[in-house]
Amino acid sequence: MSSTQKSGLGETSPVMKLHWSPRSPFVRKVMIVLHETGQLDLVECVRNVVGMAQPNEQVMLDNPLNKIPTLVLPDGQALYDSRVICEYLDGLHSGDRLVPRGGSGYYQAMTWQALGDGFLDLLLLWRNWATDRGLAHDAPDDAYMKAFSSKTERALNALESQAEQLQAAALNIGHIAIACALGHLDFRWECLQWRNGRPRLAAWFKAFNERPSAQATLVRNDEATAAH
Ligand SMILES: N[C@@H](CCC(=O)N[C@@H](CS)C(=O)NCC(=O)O)C(=O)O
Repeated sequence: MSSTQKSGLGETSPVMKLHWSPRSPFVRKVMIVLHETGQLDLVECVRNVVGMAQPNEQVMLDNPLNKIPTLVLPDGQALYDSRVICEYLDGLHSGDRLVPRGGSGYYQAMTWQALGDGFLDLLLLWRNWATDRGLAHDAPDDAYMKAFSSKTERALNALESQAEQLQAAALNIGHIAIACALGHLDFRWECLQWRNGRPRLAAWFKAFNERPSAQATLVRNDEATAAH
């Protein structure tokens, strides 16, 4: 890829670097935003392997927390986390906003985003906790495992009860975060059978998944050995 690209705003802008992985649901949020806003050309994706117990020096040069996504601007400034990056990218295009500007729409979108992101944080912690201890996901005698399971059920039930609102609202960053969390469940947590008893959420997610931006960014494994 060349070092300069058209920004979509009629100017030529240097490419930004995205610390990226095809497995990361948080990176996927950023990729969906880039697809939905027609700005894929602005970003060069650099594969970086990270894990909670596997610090990556290249990533940590730009983000001391070792997290992806991290976006490096042409002048070297690093942006993280996914919320900041998505909002930044949403400010660079002239189409419909994914982060609503103010009002109740803004707070609804941000709360959905917090639910989707928090749900993902929980799922990543749960998997690390279980893997480190060699526990099955439903280990009955571990307080953390029980709590992870209970919070997951509650999060899914909360989403099921809001499925009609999700359906009615214009596409926003909250939808994207929630879809990335559900996509991660399908990728890593098939055992949970989350669709059972949640037909409205399943229908909403099915429709979301038909978007070209969702299809183009489905999480997938590659040859790297690490969590993400
Ligand atoms: N709040 C962060 C979470 C990002 C995150 O947890 N990313 C994972 C990959 S999906 C990661 O980088 N893990 C490595 C680590 O925790 O050291 C965001 O929204 O970007």
